[in-house]
Amino acid sequence: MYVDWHRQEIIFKIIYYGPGLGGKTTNLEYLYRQLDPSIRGELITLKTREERTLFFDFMELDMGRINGKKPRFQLYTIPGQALYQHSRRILLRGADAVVFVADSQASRLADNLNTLVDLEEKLISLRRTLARFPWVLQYNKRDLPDIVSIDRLQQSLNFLQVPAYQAVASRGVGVIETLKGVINLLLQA
Ligand SMILES: Nc1nc2c(ncn2[C@@H]2O[C@H](COP(=O)(O)OP(=O)(O)OP(=O)(O)O)[C@@H](O)[C@H]2O)c(=O)[nH]1
Ligand SMILES: [Mg+2]
Repeated sequence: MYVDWHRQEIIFKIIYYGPGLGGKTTNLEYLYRQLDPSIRGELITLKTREERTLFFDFMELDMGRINGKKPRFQLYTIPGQALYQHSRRILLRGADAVVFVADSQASRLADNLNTLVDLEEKLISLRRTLARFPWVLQYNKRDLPDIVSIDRLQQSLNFLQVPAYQAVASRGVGVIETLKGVINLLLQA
């Protein structure tokens, strides 16, 4: 969190984290299309030729007022591909909350878990930890045939019992709910 006294703004940084191809960029693209331009800024995306996130995607959101100050939410996605370790750590620095976008497909169960471990390692290197950090889970791609049950996903990923949302980000299902969930958690914290 960062307070800009001059502009009377409180700035929060929310990171969409998760395995490669899980749907992080798709969440931001949907929000960009769906939200009124008066409350959101431009969507900045940096992609490889294969449509994979290269460094990050970024969009800002303005909402109401809290104690006279305007909260501004900066949404970032991280690049999920293994080789971008360093970028992920940089992006996590100063993060106020995380949305962990898990891929519901059975073939991605191990990738989800490994990426959650990767997130925890990076948080620890920044002297934080998932147990005392505002984060929510999104079980994405619920439309695909070979998916794991919500119970099984909860057992393998949600050991800290954080709020969890089902989604089909490519159709916008669950995207706004997830964002509301993480903002609520952030404002409680
Ligand atoms: N069927 C289905 N496809 C989805 C869903 N969400 C995203 N996708 C697709 O999955 C692919 C990867 O989505 P991205 O949003 O680029 O994934 P990412 O997590 O940003 O991936 P990286 O940038 O590499 O970390 C795209 O082809 C999306 O259209 C979903 O809910 N259902
Ligand atoms: Mg991406």
